[in-house]
Amino acid sequence: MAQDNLYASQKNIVAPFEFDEAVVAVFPDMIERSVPGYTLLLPLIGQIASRYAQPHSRCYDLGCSLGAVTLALRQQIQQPGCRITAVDNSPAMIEKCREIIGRSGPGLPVDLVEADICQIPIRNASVVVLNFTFQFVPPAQRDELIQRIYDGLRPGGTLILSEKVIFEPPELDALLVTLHHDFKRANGYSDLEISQKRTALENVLVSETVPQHQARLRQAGFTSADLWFQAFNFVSLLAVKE
Ligand code: GEK
Repeated sequence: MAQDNLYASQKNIVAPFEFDEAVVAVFPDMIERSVPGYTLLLPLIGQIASRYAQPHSRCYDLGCSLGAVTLALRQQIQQPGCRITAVDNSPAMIEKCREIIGRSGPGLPVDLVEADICQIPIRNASVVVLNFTFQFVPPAQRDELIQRIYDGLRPGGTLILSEKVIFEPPELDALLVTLHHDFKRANGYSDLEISQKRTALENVLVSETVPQHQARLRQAGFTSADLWFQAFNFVSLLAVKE
């Protein structure tokens, strides 16, 4: 696995973060060393999806990157006639993801789509996964996207929403941010890398609180929206449409 050292040398100007070819080349290493719980989340998302997937429905992996969630869904969902729609708006991600899925052996059929998740139709869905993608959607477009996901889900369907979040009060947030930075340091990132990456993500990754996410999900119509996973300031919510 190629190692992420994109922010290792001092930069005069840190440009806003983009999912370009340089990021794609080191992405698996970057996400594993940066997101606490990421490798544990993948099979657990597959397990939850296998409970909610319905025969002859679609499962969506929105912001699929290199297809890690898609692969977990393909391996674990057993329902007849299910298809996966995996979407990302980064051409470099989609190209590499196609290669990875092509080599991944038997499993559910996958439709790989290069598009903005705010623009694609969501229909006949039983499972929708947003695994650390929603945080990159501009805040003004968030309510509408969640509403479209709710409308596109079948009754009994689920949305799994994993996000980096803000906690209240500020002292708790500061502690969890510090623990996240300790996690990155323990995984070999230097203070310079941590601080330059943080600058690159400013205004690109916009976090909200868990209550803000839950209020939006309930407003859209979800009857439940519960926290099922937390590792420091990274969480996953399970929202169900009755
Ligand atoms: C995983 N889910 O490995 N439309 C489509 N794709 C988008 C959009 C958008 N509007 N905004 C961002 N992306 C993956 C990890 S990474 C998380 C998801 C991270 C895509 C973007 O191109 C990138 O591939 C992905 O969302 C976010 O489980 O890097 O922290």
